Amino acid sequence: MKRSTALLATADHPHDNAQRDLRRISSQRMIVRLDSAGSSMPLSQEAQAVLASLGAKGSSLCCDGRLILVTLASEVDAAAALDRLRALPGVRYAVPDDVVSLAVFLPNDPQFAAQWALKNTAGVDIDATRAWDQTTGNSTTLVAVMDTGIDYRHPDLYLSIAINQGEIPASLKSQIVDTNGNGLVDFYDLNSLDANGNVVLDSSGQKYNRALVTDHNGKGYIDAGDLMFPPWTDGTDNDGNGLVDDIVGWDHLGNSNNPMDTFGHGTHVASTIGARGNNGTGIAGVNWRVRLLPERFHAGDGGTISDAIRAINHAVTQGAKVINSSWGTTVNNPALRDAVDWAGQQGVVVVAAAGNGSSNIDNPQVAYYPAAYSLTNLISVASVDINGNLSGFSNYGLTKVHLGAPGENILGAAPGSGYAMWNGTSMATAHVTGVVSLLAGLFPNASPQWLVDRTLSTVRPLSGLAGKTTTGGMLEAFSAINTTNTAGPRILSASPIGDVATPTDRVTLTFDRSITAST
Ligand SMILES: [Ca+2]
Ligand SMILES: [Ca+2]
Ligand SMILES: [Ca+2]
Ligand SMILES: [Ca+2]
Repeated sequence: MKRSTALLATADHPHDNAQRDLRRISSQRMIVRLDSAGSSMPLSQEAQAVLASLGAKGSSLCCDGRLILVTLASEVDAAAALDRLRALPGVRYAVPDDVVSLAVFLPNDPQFAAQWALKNTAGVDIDATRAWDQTTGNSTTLVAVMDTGIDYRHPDLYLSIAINQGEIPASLKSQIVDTNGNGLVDFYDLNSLDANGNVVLDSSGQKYNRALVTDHNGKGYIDAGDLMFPPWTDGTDNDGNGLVDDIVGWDHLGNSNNPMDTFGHGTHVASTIGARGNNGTGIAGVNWRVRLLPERFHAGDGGTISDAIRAINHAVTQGAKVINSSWGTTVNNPALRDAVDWAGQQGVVVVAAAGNGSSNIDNPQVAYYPAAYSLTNLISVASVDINGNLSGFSNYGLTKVHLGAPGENILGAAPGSGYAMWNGTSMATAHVTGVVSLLAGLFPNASPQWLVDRTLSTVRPLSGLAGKTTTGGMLEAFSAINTTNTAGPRILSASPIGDVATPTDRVTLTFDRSITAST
């Protein structure tokens, strides 16, 4: 007979695996399928006698009495009871009442449980797991990390480091097989991996692209450090952007093509945005597939506005969709403002830390930039703790700071191959960048203003952020990327309305917020 539901399908081979049955029995409840539809008394006298001997109660569950829910007394052995129920005449099958769970996918990264910011049951989180049911990222989305560099050899990061397509010598580029099929040369290809990180082999059983690059640093895989040798670096500015051999980001501080992080801040931030998820290693980033562009301009003890602006310029011209700015200054430098504004005109969102001074940055005396600039492509981020309270160290501002995100006890990657806990609005900012990059992956043609509006209009309201931020809420990944979300601008009124007596060539709509052509 045809079985029409998943529940019934579990009984196709009801007797074949006693061990499995035992594992499945999580309570003293079983579902019994009778051969024929029941009446007001669906169970035979024999069946009722068996139930009574098991201390069990039966009640009709479904399907004109064909499905009965049997609840055993607590002391009765459930496996033995199943056997007795199955032996009864007129019983087609008896199966444990299985536990079902929501379709939430938990990644296999061993330290995921410590990432309270992404998922927890005790406090607030950004609801990342529900977001991942819809998207874990798009491997063409480029995110710049303006920071202390990135440890591009880290096992949770090396696949996600962006390669400058224009700087790859043409003789190499023409030979590279795109093993993950995303149209770009990346570390998936150079390690002969498909989009899910599984090794793929050519017709002779060998890895693709293996002859094109050498594991110089002996990590056992190909990472950005292996591209800092000929023939990948050829002493030529192949893409003509003024920087020779900027193959994997740039070090604006040392004016070199090696953006290695030795301090740790940039590596941590990068991992919150884009550590490879579900790879059986370490942690999961908010975005599992993003391309991370290291823009090193800071050593941990200071950077300059001019290097920051150079980093913005490089990120924008490389095609970044989002720039993570987990840094700032109390000096209101108009050149920095102009650079951030220009990034917006080029289609780039800048996500900026509100700062860690416990200050109201609406006050120009203690403001923090770029977070305090009023620009439509800028998101300014405060830090919250696991209870959704504004962190004691976090800056805030009802007109300048937009939302909160987790920024305390955040586990992220550390230089080497380890992990470390950091606190700060830097960490909060990285979570927001992760979500904006997920959105940008789903909507590659969206304007910066749309991405910003979507992120801010889908926050989770928190009392601890009311009066402290423009939205009064914290980052909510699922609501932001939910493709069925209809929280767009609403029409408040239309004119004319009702029957229009004469032909008209215009209708005036009034929305609940200002809109642009991309809204
Ligand atoms: Ca590729
Ligand atoms: Ca170049
Ligand atoms: Ca070159
Ligand atoms: Ca991982």
